[in-house]
Amino acid sequence: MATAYLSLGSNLGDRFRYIQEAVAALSCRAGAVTALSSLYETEPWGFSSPHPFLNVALALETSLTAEALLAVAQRIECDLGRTSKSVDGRYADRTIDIDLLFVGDTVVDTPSLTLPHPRLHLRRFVLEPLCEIAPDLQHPLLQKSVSQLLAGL
Ligand code: PH2
Ligand code: MG
Ligand code: MG
Repeated sequence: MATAYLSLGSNLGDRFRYIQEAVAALSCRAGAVTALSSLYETEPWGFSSPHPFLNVALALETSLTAEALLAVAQRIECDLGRTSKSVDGRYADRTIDIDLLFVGDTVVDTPSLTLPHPRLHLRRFVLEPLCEIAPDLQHPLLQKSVSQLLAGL
């Protein structure tokens, strides 16, 4: 078993319902959700859109490998109406985005999966909710805790 930390975001349609349904589907298909942050309303980061996001972070206990967890997350995104990842290589509005931040102490860098998430330390919309549920979690490559990464933004 490993503890995985995920970031969820939605900026289209009934954002709260998409987040709720994604949390329920993850607990059903990936493992027990043991911590869930509050909801954060955030401005789109890295692209411009009139639609603000709802973001949360969660922890779950899983026996899946990181690759299998990614496949489950992508399947749930599809089921909840996520169409494309990006438009012309740029971020796009989405019903739901489920990103793996950490999966146990897995460090991996393949075309399909990089762990820890390569941009998590740059993103307030990830670090603020994550800091609420796991302030002392250590980033294995940057050698800093989540609360230190947030303070460094
Ligand atoms: N996700 C992105 C790009 N920009 N901005 C906010 N506020 N929240 C997100 O979840 C988000 C984003 C890429 O997945
Ligand atoms: Mg994302
Ligand atoms: Mg994503």
